[in-house]
Amino acid sequence: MAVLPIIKAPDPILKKHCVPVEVVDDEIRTLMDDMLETMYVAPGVGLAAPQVSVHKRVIVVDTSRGDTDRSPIQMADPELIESSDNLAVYDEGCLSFPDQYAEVERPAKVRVRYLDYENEIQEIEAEGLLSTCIQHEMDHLDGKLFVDHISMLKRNIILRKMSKLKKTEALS
Ligand code: GNR
Ligand code: NI
Repeated sequence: MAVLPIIKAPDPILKKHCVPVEVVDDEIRTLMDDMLETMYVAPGVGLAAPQVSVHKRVIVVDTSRGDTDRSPIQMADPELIESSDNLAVYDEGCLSFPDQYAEVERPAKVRVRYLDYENEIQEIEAEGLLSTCIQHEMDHLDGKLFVDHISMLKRNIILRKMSKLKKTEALS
């Protein structure tokens, strides 16, 4: 297992679309394990492969937030098969945007089909933080970021802060 470096915005790596995995083999399982470890160390409640520079359709989530009873979900090729008409607002953050938060509105409930760690087809129905988190991670696979859901004004404020952060980091 390995902790991988997380790409911070702005970076073209985060804007690229990811390719389907098709089969969860040992290579994908290693990626899933490394992503989960990276997410726990960060710490975060989700992580998408492009955030660790891998352009494959793989995401991991764990919204339990407990050290004792972890409930990791590792997904390859997640597909949205149903989403509720009613929406929910969540104050979202992203490991690629440290210390930046914004309210994002998304479908409250989703049903998602994916390939699990054993390469079996699974379906999950999610609501609350888990629903938000899965949708946030699936967006990453298409180069979409949480700031793409908010007003241009709020987006520009956050993007400017991130650019400044990168410049000061480059100097040190
Ligand atoms: O750790 C994370 N927290 C979070 C909080 C609210 C909504 C979404 C998230 S996902 C984020 C981790 C991350 O950047 N995943 O891509
Ligand atoms: Ni994110």
